[in-house]
Amino acid sequence: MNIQIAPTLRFVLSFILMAVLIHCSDSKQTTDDITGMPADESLSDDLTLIDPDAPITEVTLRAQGNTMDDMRYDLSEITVSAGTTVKLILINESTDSSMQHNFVLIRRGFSQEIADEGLKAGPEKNYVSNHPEVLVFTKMLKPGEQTELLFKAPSKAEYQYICTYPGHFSKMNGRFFVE
Ligand SMILES: [Cu+2]
Repeated sequence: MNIQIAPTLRFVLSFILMAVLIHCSDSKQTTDDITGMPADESLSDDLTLIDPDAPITEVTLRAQGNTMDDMRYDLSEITVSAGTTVKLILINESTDSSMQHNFVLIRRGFSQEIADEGLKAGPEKNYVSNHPEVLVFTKMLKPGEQTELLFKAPSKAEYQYICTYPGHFSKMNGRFFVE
């Protein structure tokens, strides 16, 4: 009697176990699908979240000049492809100690506002405020320094880049296209 129940019991138990396993793998799949989609959407604005498989667009931008009159970026326009990771190399080629420069990518139409707020944010914040239309930015470079910034190309549109060192943005700005 006992000998006959045991195999039956084992069969029932293994059947239950199998059902539980199938259910778990099903619900895991569903959870991944559910959490994956909204996560991608809600994080789409954070350009620092880089897809490691995305192709890289490399851009070298040089800040040049030694006076408030002749300071400039060597590029007035930058174009990158949507879906790529932008590797921006910023080189400060100025030599005068007052010529500190950064690269701040912003939505169009907010340069004055963002420059004004940057001034208030001060040097310890690299003259960059936490304005919602600031997309990504480098630290402030002293003459002779260079830095590298990796970010996900934002969605197709025209953006703007500026230097937020006090008094620089009106001369130091450019158009940034994502196509
Ligand atoms: Cu500058």
